[in-house]
Amino acid sequence: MAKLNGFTKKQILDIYYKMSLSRALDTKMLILLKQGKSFFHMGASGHEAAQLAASIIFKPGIDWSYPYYRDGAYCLGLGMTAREQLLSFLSKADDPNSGGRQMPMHYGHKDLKIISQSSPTGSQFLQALGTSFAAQNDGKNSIVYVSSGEGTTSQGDFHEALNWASNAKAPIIFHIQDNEYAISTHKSEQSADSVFTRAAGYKNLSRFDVDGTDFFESHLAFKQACDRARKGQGPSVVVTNVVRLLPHSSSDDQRKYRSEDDLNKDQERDPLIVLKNQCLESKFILKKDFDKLDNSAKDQVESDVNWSEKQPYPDEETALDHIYSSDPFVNEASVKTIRKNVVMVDAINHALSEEMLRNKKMLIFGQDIADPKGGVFTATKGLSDNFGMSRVFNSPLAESSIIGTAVGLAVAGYKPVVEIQFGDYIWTAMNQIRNEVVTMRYRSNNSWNCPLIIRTPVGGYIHGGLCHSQSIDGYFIHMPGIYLAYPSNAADAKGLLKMACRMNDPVLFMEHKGLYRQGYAATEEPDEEYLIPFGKGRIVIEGDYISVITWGAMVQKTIEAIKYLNLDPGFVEIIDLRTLNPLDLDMIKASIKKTGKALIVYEDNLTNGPGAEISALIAEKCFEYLDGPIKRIASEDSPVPFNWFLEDRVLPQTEDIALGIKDLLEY
Ligand SMILES: Cc1ncc(C[n+]2csc(CCOP(=O)(O)OP(=O)(O)O)c2C)c(N)n1
Ligand SMILES: [Mg+2]
Repeated sequence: MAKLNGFTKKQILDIYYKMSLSRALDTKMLILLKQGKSFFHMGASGHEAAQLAASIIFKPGIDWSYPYYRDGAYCLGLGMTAREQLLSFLSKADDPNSGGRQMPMHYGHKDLKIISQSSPTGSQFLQALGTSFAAQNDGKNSIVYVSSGEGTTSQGDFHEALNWASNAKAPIIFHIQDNEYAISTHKSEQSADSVFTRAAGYKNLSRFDVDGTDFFESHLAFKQACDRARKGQGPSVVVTNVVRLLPHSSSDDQRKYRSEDDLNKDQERDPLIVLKNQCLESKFILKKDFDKLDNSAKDQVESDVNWSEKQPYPDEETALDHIYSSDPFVNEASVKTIRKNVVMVDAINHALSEEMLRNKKMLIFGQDIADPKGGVFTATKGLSDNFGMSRVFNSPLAESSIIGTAVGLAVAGYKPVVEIQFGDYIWTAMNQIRNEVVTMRYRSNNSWNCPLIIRTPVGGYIHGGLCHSQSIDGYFIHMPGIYLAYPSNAADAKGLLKMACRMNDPVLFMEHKGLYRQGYAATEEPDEEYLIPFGKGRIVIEGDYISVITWGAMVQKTIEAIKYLNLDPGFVEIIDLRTLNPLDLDMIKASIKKTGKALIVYEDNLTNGPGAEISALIAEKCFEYLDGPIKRIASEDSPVPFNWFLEDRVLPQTEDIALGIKDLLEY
């Protein structure tokens, strides 16, 4: 059978049809937008050849994809329908991308293994890398596609991903679609050299630089890149040089920053025309065949729009669905003791070990966590020796890499339990957490979830200075979509961590480093069945006249404050919340109903710390029970200094808590 560059006439017509369909969708969507039927559009026009060339290499439903917002034609090529794209554009309930929760062009499709995409440019790279680790582990020879524009390669995550991918020989293809502009910024302002050149120097990484308006040339590069990846030879970067025929988005007007000449030159490189000309010149396909396809693409879009417009919008009542899984919380198990005494860090280690045995999909990684060191606090000691370096391994020194890859593993069915070496360094991963981890389930309308655990040592009193003493709970209590645990002793740490390992939602597990080896935080060790449900506080001491609501290292400090005041037993009730999300509001209410007074003691700094929210809740829900002002004892609004006298002054001390209790008791 006659072929052009290895393609039959039927194959080329099929590809051209999808290019034309993508173009027709762009055109029609912009009309619908003007009619007020949607509010945002980002087009693939000019990128179609490169995207189709990539899409036909990847196996739908087997390989994984992280397409960016301009990848409409890629998604069509992979098997997403025009109707599905229109449902997203019109924000309809049955949109498989996000059920109308995200702006249009944020692709996601469970059956096609397109992972739900969020909006930050570049956060997809590390997630795709994590999924490529899952693909390696699964051993099914699947590979991963991830794409972005050239501007996005300025993001650190891109370089972190290249670094780890090349070291791990990961089966991943980075498709960089270079249309020379990132909104209005030309690539000459973006970086000193091309993406292709900047990606040089990584072992195992192949690079391709092709004319992305030429379907055949682009296809050849993707074929080679994918062959390598499937053979386990490593990742590739494919740079396709394309044209942006539309403004950046429907909110942009590129005539304001590009000359007419520049825009006209782009039109001359229109990939649909390029493909047509290649076929016409060789007389492989006739013009009328292409015209027929253009017309039927337009007809299809018209009829799909008619159908899509009739589909329902999401029910308002569903607006709060899928922030978390709907799994019920388990009841607290009774304690069977297996050891007389265990310190908190060892209890954590044992919880991890037991859960690794139980769940073969659980993986542990982070900085320096593998043996022989086993973590800077030895929380993971012995685990890589026991479970092997494929399940317990050191990550590069890059927090965004840790969380990003954990996302990619979690969506692919793994249970990553990762360590951020100090809570103070979680900030470099904050975009991954805030915009990716906590929204995955919600933004995909429950199609994808991301049940990873982030363990991290937090807190002060160890002369750790500004960047080894921070409390981070105040930031995270504000964030929907992630559960928060903060144990005060060994048994709770074990029960809560084991519970977290079995939950279907992301968990931030805060471990006070000052408690790791403290005698007072050591307990009897509960057995492997011990699980503590989230959202259940613990009454540490019962009392009738004041409720102290606290957690973490402040539990012991409050016990000491009671001793310091020489108070009789039965005066002060201490509630250890154990988890900050969910909060055990029932326990707080019941206690305040009895005592009439509430003191919240926390280590994070005062302003907008967790105590602010808890105070507000008490004011709202317990106002009638109160017999005094709601009081907070917390750190000063200051960094935590290294000098131990200064440190004492900034962090809450026994005397401060004692004074707070006394003041409120006497009120
Ligand atoms: C982290 C982040 N910063 C800024 C933006 C706003 N933004 C969206 S797309 C874009 C330009 C991206 O350009 P490029 O990577 O070249 O892709 P193109 O749109 O040209 O295909 C910017 C600045 C964003 N979405 N995320
Ligand atoms: Mg660009």
